[in-house]
Parts: sequence; structure tokens; C-alpha cells
Amino acid sequence: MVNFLIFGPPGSGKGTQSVKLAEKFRLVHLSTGDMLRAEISAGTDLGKKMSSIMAKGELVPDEVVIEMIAAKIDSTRGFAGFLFDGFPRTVDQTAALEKMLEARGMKIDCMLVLEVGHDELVKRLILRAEQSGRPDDKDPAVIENRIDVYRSKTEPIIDYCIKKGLYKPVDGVGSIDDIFVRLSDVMKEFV
Ligand code: B4P
Repeated sequence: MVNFLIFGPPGSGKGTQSVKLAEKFRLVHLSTGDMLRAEISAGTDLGKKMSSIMAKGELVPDEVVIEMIAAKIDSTRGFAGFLFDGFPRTVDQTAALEKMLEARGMKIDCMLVLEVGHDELVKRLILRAEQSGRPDDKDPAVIENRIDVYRSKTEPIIDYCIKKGLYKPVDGVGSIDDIFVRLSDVMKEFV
């Protein structure tokens, strides 16, 4: 099993690229954002509790996403590895993931980091708001908050992963196909 993290600020293209990469490398794509939105659409108690947090652009509690990911890892068989998208988002979530993988004889093999500047992120998310109907894309103040939360709570994971030799930065500006090739070239070294 080879396990990748795909990492970057909101709007950097994690979800977009993950779908294509998971197919190419036979990986299970685990997106905590998608899992949480599925809970909201299904109207579950968890979804009801999390929707207001997500609409403000804040992070949901660590234990919620850690539990979701653990359940998915244990119910998945027959793939070459995992592609974690949008998880971990805090250093505590990273430590929990490492522990979870270690207990199952696995590890994080590579952290792919999509690098995109602030103005491009805002432009993409505002454009997506027109089609997605996502409440966290509609309000420019919420987009700014998501970027701030990324810088303060999520970006520290990069230092943690640099120390562990996992960090692979990739230019996230350009066409979706060009970025896919850049990411694939890095991933090929691991599979
Ligand atoms: P996510 O679903 O992870 O949302 P995101 O950060 O906005 O990224 P996403 O993957 O959707 O967008 P992408 O960059 O692909 O999280 C949503 C919320 O859930 C969080 O704010 C938080 O509240 C909660 N949450 C999720 N995980 C959590 C965790 N682990 N802990 C706590 N809370 C958690 O794409 C953006 C747009 O750019 C798209 O429209 C796309 O078409 C476009 N795009 C992509 N690539 C492009 C390119 N090369 N050029 C132009 N446009 C491009």
C-alpha cells in the first residue's frame, strides 16, 4: 500500500486532481469535505451539527473527521493505497493519521502540496460558487476565513512533514491537465 496526502489551501485543486489521480493510480480517494457534505445532504444528526461550522469556513472538531477516516480505512479492501484529500488539516489530525496507519502496518509515503497564490484561490472559489451552491463558496468573507484558517491551523503540517522527508511541492497554477501531469510525475516515484 502506498499512501499519499494531497494538500493545499481551499481552491488549490485538491478535489479536482484527486479524482483523476485516484483513478490513474488505483487509489482510494478519501475526502473529508465530501464525507461531511454527504452527511449534510443525508440530513444526519452529525451533518446537522457540522453544517453551521462549515458554512462559516471553520474546521469541524478533529475527533469527528478522525473517526470518519478510521471507519473508511477499515471498510476498504483491494486497492493500491489511499489518497487523503483535505485530511489531515491540523497537526493533531496528522499525528492521529500516522498512529492509525501504523496500527494497520502502513505509513504516509508522500505529501503533495499544491501551491497557488491568494488571488487565484479567491477567483476559483467565487467561480465555483456559481455552479456548486456551496454556502462556504458564496460569501467572500467566508472564503477569506477559510484561507486564514488554512494558514494558521493547516499550514503548520508542512513543517511537520518536511522534517519527516515527506514534502513534495507542486506548482498548482496552470491547466488542470498540466497540473495532473506534474502530480503524476511525482507520484510515479512511489508506486
Ligand atoms: P473541502 O471539501 O476540503 O474544500 P476545499 O478546501 O474548498 O477544497 P476542494 O478540494 O473542494 O476544492 P478544489 O481545490 O479542488 O473542505 C470544505 C470544508 O469542510 C472545510 O472548510 C471544513 O469546514 C470542513 N473540513 C473538511 N475536512 C476537514 C478536516 N479534515 N478537519 C476539519 N474540517 C474539515 O477546487 C476549487 C475550484 O477550483 C473548483 O471549482 C475547481 O474546478 C477549480 N480548479 C481546480 N483546479 C483548477 C485549475 N488548475 N485552474 C482553474 N480552476 C481550477
